[in-house]
Amino acid sequence: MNKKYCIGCGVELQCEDAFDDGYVNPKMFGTTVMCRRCFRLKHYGEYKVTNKSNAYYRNIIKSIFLQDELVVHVVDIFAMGSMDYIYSKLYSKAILVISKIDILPKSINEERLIEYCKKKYPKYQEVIAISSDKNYHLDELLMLIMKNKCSKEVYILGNSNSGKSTFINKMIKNYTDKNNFIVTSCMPSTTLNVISIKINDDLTLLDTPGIINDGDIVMHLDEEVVKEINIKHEIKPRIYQTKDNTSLVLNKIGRIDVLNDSNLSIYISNNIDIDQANFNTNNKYRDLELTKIRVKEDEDLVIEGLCFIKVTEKTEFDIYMPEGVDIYKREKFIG
Ligand SMILES: Nc1nc2c(ncn2[C@@H]2O[C@H](COP(=O)(O)OP(=O)(O)OP(=O)(O)O)[C@@H](O)[C@H]2O)c(=O)[nH]1
Ligand SMILES: [Mg+2]
Repeated sequence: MNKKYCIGCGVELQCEDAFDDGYVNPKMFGTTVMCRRCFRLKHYGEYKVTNKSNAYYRNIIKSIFLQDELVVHVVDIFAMGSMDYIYSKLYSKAILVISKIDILPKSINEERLIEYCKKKYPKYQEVIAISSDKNYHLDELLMLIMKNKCSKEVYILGNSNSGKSTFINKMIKNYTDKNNFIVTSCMPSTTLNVISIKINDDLTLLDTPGIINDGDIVMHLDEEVVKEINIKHEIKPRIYQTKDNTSLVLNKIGRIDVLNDSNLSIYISNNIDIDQANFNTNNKYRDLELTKIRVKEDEDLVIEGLCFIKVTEKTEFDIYMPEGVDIYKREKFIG
């Protein structure tokens, strides 16, 4: 039988094992172009966990680096802490694409963000912020790709959920007359294999499966909550003036105890309910993993994949989140 590959996720189609990736009903094998997992995700929003491991994804990435082609590294503005694996492996030409810029409040200075990245990650030839949803800077990114590419083939790399496939779909829509799109979702591991998309005679974009970051909060929450934290609209930062040990309880997620009087702004999905609670009487989520962290006014506190927090003075936090979520501070890039 000839090999066939799913147009939604790139995996090889098979009709032997319904529990394995790429499964299609044997009766449909001749006619279908999409595996059952992608079909259900696309049409009913039903998500099925894949049995692929991070070692599998990393092997794909390593083989791509051997090609010496231009790499477009797509990084979610809310999960920048986990870009180091790919960055450390970069020796070919590369463009850093900060995706989903539409979710940041307009007040945030994009140029400052770009300058911050250029300084911190000097291996990239170019740095650009885009929004595939809003069609923002896609023409500019195409120009950078055409200027820097080594051959017709350009690889789109990044962590899972960083927005690689959504970006390629926008390129298909904007620059081709095709109407077959890659399947996208806010759940991890949507794309499972390399997918080749010809944009024109001079350019083929290669979508790749994203690396899983175990420290990203999406790996630790139920599907229903992941859908809530997935940011679709411009964030309205929530501002708190905390006094005498305030607790901020993030519904269905965890809690943030602020141990000294402070002013803070939380950049988080507008869908998450935050209750200001009494530190001494409310013990909700105190059974989760505790991280103690002290943040200065020139730093941001980041809970990977969930939010970042700006403080105007030195602030001490006790943060309770599911075990394994990355919580860290970084140099402030927002004024
Ligand atoms: N707000 C906003 N959301 C976006 C944008 N681009 C992608 N997303 C969302 O980000 C989530 C992940 O997008 P995908 O394109 O599936 O991500 P991916 O990098 O291909 O993920 P994998 O296939 O798992 O590696 C989806 O919920 C998208 O709707 C954007 O420009 N703005
Ligand atoms: Mg994808």
